[in-house]
Amino acid sequence: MSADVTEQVDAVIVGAGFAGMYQLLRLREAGLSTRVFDAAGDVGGTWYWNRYPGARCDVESMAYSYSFSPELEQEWTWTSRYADQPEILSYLNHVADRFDLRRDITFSTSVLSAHYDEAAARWTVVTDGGETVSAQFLIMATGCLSMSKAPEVPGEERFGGVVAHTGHWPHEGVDVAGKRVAVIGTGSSGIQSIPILAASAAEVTVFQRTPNFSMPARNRPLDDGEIAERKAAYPEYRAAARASGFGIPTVPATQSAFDVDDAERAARYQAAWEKGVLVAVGGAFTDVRTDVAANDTAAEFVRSKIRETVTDPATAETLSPRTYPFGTKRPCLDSGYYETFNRENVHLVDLRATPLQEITEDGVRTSEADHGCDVIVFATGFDAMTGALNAIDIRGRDGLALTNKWSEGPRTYLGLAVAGFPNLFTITGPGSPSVLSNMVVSIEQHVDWVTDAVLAVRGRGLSTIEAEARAEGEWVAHVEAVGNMTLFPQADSWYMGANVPGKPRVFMAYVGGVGPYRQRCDDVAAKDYEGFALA
Ligand code: NA7
Repeated sequence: MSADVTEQVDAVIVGAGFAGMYQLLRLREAGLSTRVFDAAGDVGGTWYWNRYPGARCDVESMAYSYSFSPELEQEWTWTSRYADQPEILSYLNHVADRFDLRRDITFSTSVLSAHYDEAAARWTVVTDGGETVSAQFLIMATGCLSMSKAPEVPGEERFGGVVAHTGHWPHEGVDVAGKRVAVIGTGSSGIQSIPILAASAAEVTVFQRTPNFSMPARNRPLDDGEIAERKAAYPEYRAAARASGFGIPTVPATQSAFDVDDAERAARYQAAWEKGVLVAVGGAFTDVRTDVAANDTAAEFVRSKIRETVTDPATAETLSPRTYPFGTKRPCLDSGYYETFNRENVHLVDLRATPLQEITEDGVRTSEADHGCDVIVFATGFDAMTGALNAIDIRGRDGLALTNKWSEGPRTYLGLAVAGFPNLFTITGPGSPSVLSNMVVSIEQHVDWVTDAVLAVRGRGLSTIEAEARAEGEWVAHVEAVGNMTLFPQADSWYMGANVPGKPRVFMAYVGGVGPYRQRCDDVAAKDYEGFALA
C-alpha cells in the first residue's frame, strides 16, 4: 500500500444521487467494500441542489422512482402526478434511511483526482477532505446535469443585490416578495420558476436568448384509486418502461404527419397536448423527430398555442421558437408559463434583439437599456454530460487525462466505459440514452449492468475489465450515425455541447432507444463482454 493511501476498498462511487445510491446498494449486497463521496451535504444529487421555486420532475412520479424493490414501490406513496423537488428529495432520504446507505457515504467532500495505477491495477482517489483511497473499481455516478454552467456575463461581482443560480439554489431560499427579479435563461429551470417568482415578486423581467417549446404539464394530485391501480400493475408497467424508447411506456405512432389531413393532424396534436406528457406531441407521428416538414407541423401547432395564450402578439412571437426543430432542444412541461406573460408585472427582453452586455451595480444591462433589479436568477443551465467528469482530474493508462482523450468530444463504449481507463464505469455516461430517457430507468439498467460486470471480473479471479479501442470507435460511430438520422444535430442544444463556449460540437446522447440499447448491453454481456478485454 502506497504510503499516502488512507484506505483500500473494492470500489469508489462518486455521487450520491439516484445513481450512486443504487450502485452502493448493489455493490454492498454483492459483498464489496465501497466508499461513496459527494460534494453535497446529503443524498439527492440533482434533487439536493435544484431547490429553486417550482423545481419539479417532468416525468411522472410513479415512473420516476426506483423499481428494484417491490416493497419500496408499495410502501412509498406519491402525492402528485409530477413530484416537486421537496417530495423527490424526501423520497431519496427515505431510500437512504430504509437501506441504511449513509454509513458508506462521505458528504461535503469532492473527489479531486482519480489516477489509475497500472502496476497495482487500482485507482487512487484523492478527495478534498484529505483522504486518498485505493479502489479496484471507480464508478462515476456524477450526473448528466450537475455542473452548473457559468453565466458568461461580466460584472456579477459588482451587483449589489442577491444572485442565485437555479442549479445551486440557496437552502434558505431567496426572498423575492415585493422585489424586482431578473431571470436569465428560459430552459426548463427558467420556465418552471418564472410563474412562481412572478406570483410574489413586484416585477419579473425575463431575459430570453432562445425561446423553448413548452407544453402544459397538467399536474394534479394523485387519487387513491389511481395510486392503487398503478401499484397493482407495477411489474407490467416497469417492464414496458424498460422496453420502451424513452423509458416511459407509450403507444408508438404508426403514421406520418402527412398520412392524415390537416384536421386530423390538428386533432392528434390536440390530443397529445392534452395528455401533459413530455413525449406526446413529438410522438404523435412517426416522422416528427426525423423529417423537417413533419416536425414543422408539430412546431407550428405549439406556436399556435403560444399565440392563443399570450395576449400581446409581439410577446407571443418573441416566445415562439423558430430557429430549431421541435424537440431538438429539450422541450419543457410547465404550469402556467405562457400565461405568466399576460401579467402586468412580467416583462420579456429578447436578447437576440438587444444582447446582454453586463451586470451592473444595480441590474442587468443590455445593448438598449439598464434593467434595474434586486435579485438576479441565473437559469443558465449546465455543462451537460461531460462537465462533472471533466471537472475531476481522471487519468488512465500512461497518465492519459480523460479531458485530453475527450478533447474532441466524449468517446465511450456503450456510454459505460472508456478505452484506456480500466475498471472505470460511467453511470449514464455520454453515448448512452440516459438524457433522452426517464433517467431512473436508465440508471437502474446501467447500475445492474455494471454490477454484473464487476462480479464477472471478480468471480473469474481476474483484475480488470477495459473497453477495447475498436469497440469504442464503433460505438461512437454508431451513436453519431443514429443521431444523424434525426433532427437533433440541427439545434444548438446542450445535447450537442453547444451551450458551453468552446465545447466540442458532438451529439452526446444515444437516440436508438432505451429498450434496444438495453438489449445491446445484455448481448455484449452474454457474448462474454464482447468489445471488452478482461484480464
Ligand atoms: P437549459 O435547458 O440549458 O437552459 C438554459 C437557458 O439559459 C437557455 O435558455 C439558454 O439560452 C440560457 N442561457 C445560457 N447561457 C446564457 C447566457 N450567457 N446569456 C443568456 N442566456 C443564457 O438549462 P435548465 O437548467 O433550464 O434545464 C436543464 C435540464 O434540466 C432540462 O433540459 C431538463 O432536462 C431538466 P440558449 O438556449 O443557450 O440560447
